[in-house]
Amino acid sequence: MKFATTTVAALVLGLCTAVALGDDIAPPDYRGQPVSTFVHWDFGVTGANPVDFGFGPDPDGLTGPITPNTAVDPSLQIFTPDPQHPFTTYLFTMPNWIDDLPLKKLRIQITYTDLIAGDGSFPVPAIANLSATDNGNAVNPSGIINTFVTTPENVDLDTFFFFMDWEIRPNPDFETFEVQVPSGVSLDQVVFDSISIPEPASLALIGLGTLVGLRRSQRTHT
Ligand SMILES: [Ca+2]
Ligand SMILES: [Ca+2]
Ligand SMILES: [Ca+2]
Repeated sequence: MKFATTTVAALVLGLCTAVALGDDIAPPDYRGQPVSTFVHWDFGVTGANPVDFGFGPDPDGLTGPITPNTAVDPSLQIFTPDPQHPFTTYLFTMPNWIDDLPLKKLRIQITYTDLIAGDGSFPVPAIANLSATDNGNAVNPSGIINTFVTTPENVDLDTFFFFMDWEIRPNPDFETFEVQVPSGVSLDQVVFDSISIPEPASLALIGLGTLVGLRRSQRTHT
C-alpha cells in the first residue's frame, strides 16, 4: 500500500499543537499516520465533548475503499453508581475507519486524581467491556486482545497516569468501552488513538520472499 506522504507530514504538523494539550503523556508512534484516529477528552474543560478529535490521512482518496467512519461521532454517556455497579461508568464511543485492513491497534491513556490524599488508599479507574463493531457485526471477544498495560505513575502529588494497548481483529468500524471510576477518584483526561494496519499481508510477503530465497540457495547447492 502506498500512502500520500506529503499529506501525512502536513497532518503530523497539525497534530503537534494537540499533543501539547493536557496530559497526553504517551502518544503512540502511529498518531497522525494514514488510517489513524485520535480523540481527546479533558474533563477539566468539558464533560460533554472531546477537546480534540481527528482522522489521519485517507490513503486511497475519496473514492477508495478505505473511508473514515463519519457516521459515528466520538461520544460519552455517564452512568451514576447502582448496587450492581458501585462506580461511576463513563461509556465512550470511538469512531474509526471502514476498511478491510486486518488489524486495528488501539491505545487508551487515562489521567485521574486521587481525591483523598494520604489515606493509604489508591483506587484506580478500570478500563472495561471494550467492544467493537465491524460491518454491523460485533467482533468476537476472542479477537479483542489487551497487549500492554502500564502501572499507574504519578503526574504530580495526587494525579496519576496509565495507558493500555489493544489489538482487534477483524478491524472494526467503531469501538465502545467503559472507564469505571470508583469513589475517591475523579477522571481528568482520556485520550484514544487507533490505526488500521495492513501488517499480516506484509508479513506474508516477507515470508514468501524468504521461502523463494531459501529455494534458490538450495538449488545452487544441488
Ligand atoms: Ca478513501
Ligand atoms: Ca487516596
Ligand atoms: Ca473493517
